[in-house]
Amino acid sequence: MPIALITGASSGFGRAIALKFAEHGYDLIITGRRKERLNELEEIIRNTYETRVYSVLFDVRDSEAVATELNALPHDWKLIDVLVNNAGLAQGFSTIQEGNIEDWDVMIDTNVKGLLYVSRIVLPWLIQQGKGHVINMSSIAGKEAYSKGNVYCATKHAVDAISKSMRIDMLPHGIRVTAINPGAAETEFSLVRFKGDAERAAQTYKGFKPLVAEDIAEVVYFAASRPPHVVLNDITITPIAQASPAYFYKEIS
Ligand code: NDP
Ligand code: 8X3
Repeated sequence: MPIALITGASSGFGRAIALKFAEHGYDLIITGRRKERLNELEEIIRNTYETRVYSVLFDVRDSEAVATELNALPHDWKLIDVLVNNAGLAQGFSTIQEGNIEDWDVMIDTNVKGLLYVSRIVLPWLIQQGKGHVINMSSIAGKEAYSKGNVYCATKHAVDAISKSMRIDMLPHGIRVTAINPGAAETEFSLVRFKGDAERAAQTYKGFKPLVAEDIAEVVYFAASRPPHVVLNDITITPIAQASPAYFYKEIS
C-alpha cells in the first residue's frame, strides 16, 4: 500500500484529505496537536477502510519535536509516497501598524518554518527512494495580498516560493512538488483566525457558497494520482463567487 503523511489532519482540509486517501487505499500517517481529534479520525478510518493509520502528535513549530517524532516512525512507515504539508493557520486580522506581534510569530513559525521542518526530515527519505510527491498547502493569499491579511499573505507567498524552490531542488531526484492555492473554504480556519469568535467567523462566508474541505481533498488526490511523469505544479481553486482574495460576488439577503 502507498503511504501518505498529512500534517494538520485533525481538522478541515487535512482531515478530508486523509479520508480521501484512505478511500483510495493509502496507509496514512496523520499529524496534529489535538490527540482526541486524531484518535477519532483514526477510528473512523479503521472502521470504514482497510487501511493502516499511524497518528503522530507534534507542534510543527517545534523543530526538535518534529525531528524526534518523525524519526521515531517504524522503518516501514518511513517509505512515504505523498507528503501533504497542510498544517497552517491565520491568526488575527489587522493592519500592520495595529498588528499583534505574537500572532505574526505564530503564523510565520507554523506556516513557513513548520512546513520547512517537516520537509527537512521527509525529503531525504523520498530522495533515498527515488520517488515521491510533496503537496504544499499554500493559498490564494500566496498569490495576492489583501487588506489586513499582511503577515498571513506573506507566509503563503513564502510557501509559494518554497514550493518553486523545492521543485527545482527535487528535479534530479524525480520527486514531484505541487502547490495548492485555495480561496475561501469553510473549515475551522476563520474560527482560529478570529480567536473563537464564531459570529465573526461565520460572516466570512455570508452571501456566497464557500468551498468545503472535500473540494480541496478531491483536488489534492487528483494531483497525487496523475501518472508518475506528470506534475501539476500550481493549482488555484476558488468558489464560483470569488475572483481574487478580495473580490467576491455576494448576495446578502
Ligand atoms: P483548520 O483550522 O480547519 O485546520 C488546520 C489544521 O492545521 C489543524 O489540523 C491543526 O491541528 C493544524 N495546525 C495548526 N497549527 C499547527 C501547529 N502549530 N502544529 C501542528 N498542526 C497545526 O484550517 P484549514 O483546514 O482550512 O487549513 C489547512 C491549511 O489550508 C492551512 O495551511 C491554511 O492556511 C490553508 N488554507 C485554508 C483556506 C481556507 O479558507 N480554509 C484557504 C487557503 C489555504 P491542531 O490544531 O490539532 O494542531
Ligand atoms: C485562506 C484564504 O483568502 O482568507 O488562505 O486568505 S484567505
